[in-house]
Amino acid sequence: LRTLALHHIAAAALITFAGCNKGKDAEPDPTPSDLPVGAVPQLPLACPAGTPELGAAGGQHLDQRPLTWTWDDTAQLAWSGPHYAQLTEDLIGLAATADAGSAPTAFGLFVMDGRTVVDHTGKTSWDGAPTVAPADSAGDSWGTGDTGGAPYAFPGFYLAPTFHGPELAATIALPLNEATRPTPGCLAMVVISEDPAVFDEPGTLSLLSKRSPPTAHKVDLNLIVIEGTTLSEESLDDTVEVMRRLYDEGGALQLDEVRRYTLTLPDGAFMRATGPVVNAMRATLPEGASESAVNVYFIEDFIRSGGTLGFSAGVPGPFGVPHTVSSGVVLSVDAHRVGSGRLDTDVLGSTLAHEVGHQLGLFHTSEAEGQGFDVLDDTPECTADPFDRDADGFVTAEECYTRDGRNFMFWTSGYFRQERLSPDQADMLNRSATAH
Ligand SMILES: [Ca+2]
Ligand SMILES: [Ca+2]
Ligand SMILES: [Zn+2]
Repeated sequence: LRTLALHHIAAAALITFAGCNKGKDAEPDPTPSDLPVGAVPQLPLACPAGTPELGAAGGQHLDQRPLTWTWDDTAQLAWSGPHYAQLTEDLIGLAATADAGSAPTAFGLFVMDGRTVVDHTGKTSWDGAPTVAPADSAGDSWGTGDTGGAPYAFPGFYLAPTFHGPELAATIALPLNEATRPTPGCLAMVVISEDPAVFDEPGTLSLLSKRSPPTAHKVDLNLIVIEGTTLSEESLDDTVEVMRRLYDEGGALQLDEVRRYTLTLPDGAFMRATGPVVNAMRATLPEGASESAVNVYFIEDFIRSGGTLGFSAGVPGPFGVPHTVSSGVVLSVDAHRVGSGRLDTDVLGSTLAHEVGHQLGLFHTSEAEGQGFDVLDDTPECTADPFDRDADGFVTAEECYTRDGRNFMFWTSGYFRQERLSPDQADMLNRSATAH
């Protein structure tokens, strides 16, 4: 998410809770007699003999399998798995996406070569350290409408390094930093969802892998302009050139095939940031568009989201997985006009770089309150103490000018250009499974 204003709301949380609350209101609780019932699997998990290797040597590969669900009546959640894959020595980047349409999902267990990446059932973090739930949150569930990120039934959501939690088309992508490179061996996953809608809309587990890539790192973009959006060819050129320069100068991905499309939607070019209209748009690819490119939707403006420049669908968004309700980033053209009505393509290009960065796995270098940070060592942290100088609860780009305020993955825009990208950020983009 990137905003001009200070009333920041985490995009991922916003989307998750809106979807989840809606589902909860609309769906009656399932009755166990209607559904396959059983306890959610627990650690340890080991690949059965003969589990096939993931991916294809020398390049990218997308492996997709159906999700089938079982209801755990004690935990009050649906689960699918364990799903297994054998990871090879030459694996550079990996992204796993659990998509169940409009039902939020999460990886309940994600275990790589015996190493627990996330455990939302066993309550341990990446390092194996316990992530103990506050006692008073034990009975709470997802989607309470509290966008503060807690409490949840499953401690461990939204913790470093994955910051993973329930999402539409929830994705875990590795590596996130030097310490989180995929390691060869057994990958075991259990997908969970609290939304019983998964029994009607079972979904897909997508595993995008990149093995021994060529030395050049490239990414493809589909630029999809919604009919009714005022955006000239020339402005779009300028915008893409800004992003190309920022990634180039930062030593990150080259933009390879950048294709343009227009898409006509029944509701036009204005939409809310969450809900069925934006979800349907992101699940739609124009005819002939590449299914492995990053999709960027340009709309005229968001409704009821003043100051929102754009947002990605989750951090990361579904890597290289088309046709999910989260398969793309959305940018408001109108939010990038200056007082005279002129489109500021410098800022639009920087927002494009920012949102595609999220979709490929980069987090904000510092979050709004100056208390959350990415897991990269070489991006400075702008801590509330001492940088929130006016003590309004937010660290602005201006307050963080000498830290990471000039990085284009800072949480909000500033009154100056944000053009920086660190070597670690560039390295993560280059390793991204979406890059080829
Ligand atoms: Ca950092
Ligand atoms: Ca402040
Ligand atoms: Zn953002």
